[in-house]
Amino acid sequence: MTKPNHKKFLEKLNNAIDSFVDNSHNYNKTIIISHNDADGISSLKLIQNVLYKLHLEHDYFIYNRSSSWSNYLKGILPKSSEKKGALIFTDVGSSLEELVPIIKERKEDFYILDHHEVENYCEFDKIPENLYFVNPTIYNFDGLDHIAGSTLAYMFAKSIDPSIIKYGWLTIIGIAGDSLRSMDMLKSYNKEIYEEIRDEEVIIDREGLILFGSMHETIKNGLKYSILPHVKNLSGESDDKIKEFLTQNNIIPNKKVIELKSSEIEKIVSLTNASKGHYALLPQKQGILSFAFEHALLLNILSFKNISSALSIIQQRNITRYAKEMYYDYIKTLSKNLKKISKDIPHLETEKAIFIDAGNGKIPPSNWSDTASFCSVNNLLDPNKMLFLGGLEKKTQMMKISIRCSRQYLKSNKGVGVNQVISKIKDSLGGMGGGHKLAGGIRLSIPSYNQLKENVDNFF
Ligand SMILES: [Mn+2]
Repeated sequence: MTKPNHKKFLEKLNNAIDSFVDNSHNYNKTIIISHNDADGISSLKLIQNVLYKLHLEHDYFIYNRSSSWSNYLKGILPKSSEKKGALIFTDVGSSLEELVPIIKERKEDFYILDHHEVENYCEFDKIPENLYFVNPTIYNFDGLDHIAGSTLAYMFAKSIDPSIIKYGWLTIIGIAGDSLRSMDMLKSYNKEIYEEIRDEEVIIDREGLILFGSMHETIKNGLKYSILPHVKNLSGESDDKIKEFLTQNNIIPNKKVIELKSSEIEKIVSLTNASKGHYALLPQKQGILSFAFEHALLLNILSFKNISSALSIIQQRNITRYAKEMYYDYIKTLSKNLKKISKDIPHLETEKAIFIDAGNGKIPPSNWSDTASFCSVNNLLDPNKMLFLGGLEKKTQMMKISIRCSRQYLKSNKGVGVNQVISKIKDSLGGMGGGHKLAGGIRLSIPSYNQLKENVDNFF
């Protein structure tokens, strides 16, 4: 992989910051548009905070990428284009193909701060003058490990007003939600900013046993409901089985995960696939919300079900009963599904792919996507093959398939990932869908799905 170009990236970022600072006194209306996930919501909050500091009035919108930009923006942009306006897009993708033609016709300034891969970037030499486009992936940064959406939003906001550092905990929620790794695995700007915020004591960094999803729990429930890692032979299993494992090893089942002694941690690490690592605590929050990963996961869960409750919980110290129920439903089901995948559900393996038919009640359709994702990040199946997980969707009578690959897969396949395979499938079998390198999905007719299953290796 080509080396990241810090200089060029920072030049672009600073240019956007300078323009914003120079023109902000002219902006009488600012609009923020962000993504409906933990990273998007924390990016939004960071930008909102800097706008408050600048006394700039603003509106915000959450985009879930289910409609085209032109349809979406029709409902947001004022009829007559105003020179004194600014729009800031954070973490909502870099669909220049759709956005540039719209932006060209407008008089407002547009700031796009994004860390998703850009399709066909080189075709866009002509970025309009009113567009400040900042995307580190163009300069060979990895949008997951190196820089989260919230890291980019933080860098933008903090350069404008250094006191934004005290909202750094928002950044950490975004990083935890997007990177799906322990904090010692962070790289580049994610790492740099993490350390800066930690040194300022806005968050607390700790080392311990990593059982993400259940770091706030007792070790018994931690092992049972951990989703990252999925602990083999323990996660998703019965209380009795887990208690037996713990008492055999002289560990009190009701001891909190974060209170385990290092000898106890070593013991668990040596006997399972769990490992030690760093995690972040948010000192101004309580209970489950004081754990950055769990807080982020909760926002991700709520974003899909009830976006207004996600937006309100990020402001609160304590979790609501409603959100807590959602959270527990989610991790209980997910840990069980992951166990089923690794033990009970048959797979069909070809040279390059693995098919799992999750239909007929094996896994509820609303869980297919997340089960596939966590199956892949946990490397539950052969990480050198692409995963196709799904089944018949009753309402459409189509096969709905979630497609995933691991980072390891991308490395050994020259970065050709899920989105490119989906494009090939659509070209020859039809269907609807899309995605990015690691994750995507497609709906296919039953005959097309059967053809795909028979000839899948030809699509790579
Ligand atoms: Mn993101």
